[in-house]
Amino acid sequence: MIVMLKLYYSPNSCSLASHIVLEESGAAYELALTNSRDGSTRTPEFLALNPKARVPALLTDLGVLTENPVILGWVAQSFPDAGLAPNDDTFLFGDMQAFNMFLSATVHVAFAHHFRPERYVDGDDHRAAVKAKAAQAVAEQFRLIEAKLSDGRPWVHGERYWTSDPYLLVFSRWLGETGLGTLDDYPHAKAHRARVEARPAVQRALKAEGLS
Ligand SMILES: N[C@@H](CCC(=O)N[C@@H](CS)C(=O)NCC(=O)O)C(=O)O
Repeated sequence: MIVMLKLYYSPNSCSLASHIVLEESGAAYELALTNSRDGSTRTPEFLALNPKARVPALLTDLGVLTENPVILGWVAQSFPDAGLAPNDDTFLFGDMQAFNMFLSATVHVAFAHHFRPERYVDGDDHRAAVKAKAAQAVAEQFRLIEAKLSDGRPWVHGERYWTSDPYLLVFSRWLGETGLGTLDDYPHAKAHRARVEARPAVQRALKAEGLS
């Protein structure tokens, strides 16, 4: 039995996906605000939990899990009654994780070129060029997401709300906030965002992070 869960998170960061999924799961958990802006991702205590100095990190009775797709899959499997993943179908579970990995490794990384150009190149001119390229990369990925949703399905994988839905919400929110694009160009993704944000658990998680 899982008795302790503590999520290290930063408001409106990618850890929002793990936060929402914990809230949807019905599990008891604590939140620990951990922000790169105030240096709390670099404290010795946090680095001992996650040497990568990133959120989300989920402290459990068994140890620490990092990486959104892993945390999302683990929460969904650990609290199966919440129906957050196709736990009884390994292929569909893999398909859900493929989408989550795409968000983590491709979509998030496209945004990271905007947020953190210094990770990729040195020099102001080069950084400006990397930032400028981010909008193009993000648009390319959102076109793929829009195509997936364009058959009118309510959720990323069809008729059921799984972990990919709150994870996609993170990037749908970032799109307009960063100025890298607008969801008006992706009407199915825009409707998807509204559906996810209307869920009571999502509202609670957004409120807890001080977001509207
Ligand atoms: N691959 C990781 C990425 C985690 C990540 O980059 N988290 C960001 C917040 S969105 C972070 O902690 N940034 C702090 C920093 O870069 O210093 C995942 O998907 O969980």
